[in-house]
Amino acid sequence: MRIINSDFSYSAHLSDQLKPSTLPEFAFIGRSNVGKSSLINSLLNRKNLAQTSKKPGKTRAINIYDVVCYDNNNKKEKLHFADLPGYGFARVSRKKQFNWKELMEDYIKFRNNLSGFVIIVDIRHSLTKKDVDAINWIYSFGTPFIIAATKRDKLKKSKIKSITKNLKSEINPINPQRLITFSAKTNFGKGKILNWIDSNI
Ligand SMILES: Nc1nc2c(ncn2[C@@H]2O[C@H](COP(=O)(O)OP(=O)(O)OP(=O)(O)O)[C@@H](O)[C@H]2O)c(=O)[nH]1
Ligand SMILES: [Mg+2]
Repeated sequence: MRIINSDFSYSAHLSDQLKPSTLPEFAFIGRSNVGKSSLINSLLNRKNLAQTSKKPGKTRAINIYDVVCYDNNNKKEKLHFADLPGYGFARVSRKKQFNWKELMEDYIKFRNNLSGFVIIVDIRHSLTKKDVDAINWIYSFGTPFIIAATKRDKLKKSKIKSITKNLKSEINPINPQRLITFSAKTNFGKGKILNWIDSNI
């Protein structure tokens, strides 16, 4: 698919702030600071549309983006991307963490136009318990998803194969085919992620 245009639409701090939409929506989820916003910017060919930060916990709400593209059949499509707040951010209060869970639960249950999740993990580390919980949770709802292992550029070339194999075996019970290695710095894997989105519109 080919992105024509993208724009920030709005932020939702509570689930009832989400505006009903019939456009296919793709959500990006992962632990704080893993690179969700950077991945979105890369897919959309934008430098700083989704705000990135060195400090974890930058994205505290669901940020909705409007995307216009040509799909692989050259048909013009309108979509939404949703940048979801990261999980596992220690410096928010218990109350906020609770709200995060509630917001996510409402999102996955009631967002009728949700077409798929891109779950983002850090290629340098084994899956955290929270990653596994998120993957199982999304799997249990039957929503299509892929797992993007990001920051590939930070690995030595000689390590990439074995590390990818290990990560695949960690997600093996779920579906290893769904792992795509990615880098927001080099754009490696970008085409594969866009093709997956295309096939799930
Ligand atoms: N080298 C490298 N750095 C990356 C990559 N992706 C993200 N980063 C860096 O990682 C940091 C966090 O990136 P963000 O995109 O803000 O992460 P996020 O998941 O949106 O973070 P929160 O919104 O705070 O949860 C930033 O300093 C990015 O520049 C990548 O593929 N390679
Ligand atoms: Mg972010």
